[in-house]
Amino acid sequence: MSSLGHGEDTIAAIATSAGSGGIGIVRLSGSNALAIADQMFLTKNKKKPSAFKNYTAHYGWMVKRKQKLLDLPPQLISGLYDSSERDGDEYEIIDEALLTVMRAPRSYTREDVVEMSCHGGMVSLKATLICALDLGARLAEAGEFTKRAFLNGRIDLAQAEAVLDIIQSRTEAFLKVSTHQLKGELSVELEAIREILMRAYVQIEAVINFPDDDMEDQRMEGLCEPIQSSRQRIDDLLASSEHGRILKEGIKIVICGRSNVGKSSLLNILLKIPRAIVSPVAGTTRDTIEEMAQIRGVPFQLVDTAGLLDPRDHIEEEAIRRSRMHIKGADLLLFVLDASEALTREDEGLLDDLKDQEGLIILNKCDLPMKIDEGRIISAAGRKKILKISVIQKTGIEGLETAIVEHVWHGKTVDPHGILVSNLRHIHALKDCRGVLKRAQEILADGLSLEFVSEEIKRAVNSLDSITGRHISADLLDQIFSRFCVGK
Ligand SMILES: Nc1nc2c(ncn2[C@@H]2O[C@H](COP(=O)(O)OP(=O)(O)OP(=O)(O)O)[C@@H](O)[C@H]2O)c(=O)[nH]1
Ligand SMILES: [Mg+2]
Repeated sequence: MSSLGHGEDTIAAIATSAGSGGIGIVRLSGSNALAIADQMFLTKNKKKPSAFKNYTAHYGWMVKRKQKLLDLPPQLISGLYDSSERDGDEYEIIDEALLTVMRAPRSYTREDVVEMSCHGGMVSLKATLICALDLGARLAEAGEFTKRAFLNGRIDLAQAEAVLDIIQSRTEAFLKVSTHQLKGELSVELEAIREILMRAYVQIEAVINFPDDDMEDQRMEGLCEPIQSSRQRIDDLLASSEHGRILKEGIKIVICGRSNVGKSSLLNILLKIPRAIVSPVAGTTRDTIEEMAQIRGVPFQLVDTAGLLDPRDHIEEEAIRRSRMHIKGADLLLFVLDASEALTREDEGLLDDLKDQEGLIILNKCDLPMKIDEGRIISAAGRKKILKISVIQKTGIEGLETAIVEHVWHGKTVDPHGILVSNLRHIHALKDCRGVLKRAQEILADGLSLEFVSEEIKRAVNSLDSITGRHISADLLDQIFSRFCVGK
């Protein structure tokens, strides 16, 4: 891993997101972090950050030596400082700040880290950052603080990737999954599987190098068990990945049906905001409307479509084409019918068209007298569940939400507190590992040379190591961290 080392430079970046905020943080990490902070932070008692106790926060001022200020190109300085605010003659004040010191190795990166919490305006944060760069820090690359935490052995790669997932979490459930991964629960499981495989590897090498005919059967049996148990544990991890991916990315629900049945009304009630225009005029929704929503902690992409009626003009033709495209790509359809009217020819046609797709049949407007032929719907529904609701009276909506979530989890209960693999890179590596172990089992069963088995086990271990980062190329590492933001 040392070959991936990053050198000794001290890096700096604005760690909070761009734009105005109550507080903004400029972060420094590296062997010169404290020396740089000494030159840009003033306290009333003149105590320097390098003399602060670890994990203490201090009130003071971010400042810039005037001498240095004169050295900077004028276009960089213009508008950054209020020259009326001065501390004696020596410094130009940039901002009021709270500075925190976290010395190596007890810091995020395991290097000396200084965090300067300023007022969250981009001008003052930029000025503070420029000051640090002027004093010798280098602007951090995307994800470089976390990369250093990984390279310095504080976290493994799976944990580093969990940091990104936490930042990008769209739901509480996925946040839970990511925090478990950051705590190292996936890594612990992977290490446990690795240990079993390494023991098997050592055993195989012993059999190859010190053959013992009397013990052969026993020793071979001893080899099959660890390979089988690792494969089972990898299968369990992969079984969780479908749920992990759903929690991470959400699933696509498309609301469809003919005009005026209440599709947009249903979208609005599921979103809990009046997003789409609702009206008694058929053909109100002409373009598809897409919104992200959370139902019981699960993320969904909800799509409201234009009613699938015979088009009256080019715009409706295009609207229907788009509706059909979304319907084709849906993970789950909500097929809406108006229960207060008899089934129309369009309803029947749609029921038939959509019979092979995953979905729920929603009988809306159940507050009005029922005119729809329920028997006909039951026979046409196939595997689709039928639910009765009234969007106007808000009845049946909870039941619909339950049915949606149950459908997503296929009746299984998902525990976001457990290990759920959600990262595509991890899923691919686990699939590789499973494939390699399967081959190892086949070689054993066919009685081929144990050297082949030993090779496969090494490959399986490498796949696991690519997840935790024990075994990974510098290029791939750069690729992973480039997805982070600067300052993380
Ligand atoms: N009585 C009753 N009326 C409803 C209900 N849900 C929707 N409506 C009414 O039905 C009409 C059509 O509703 P929309 O939500 O615009 O229907 P839509 O399917 O999106 O229609 P298009 O966009 O034209 O395809 C509106 O007047 C709604 O107020 C319901 O549960 N009960
Ligand atoms: Mg509509």
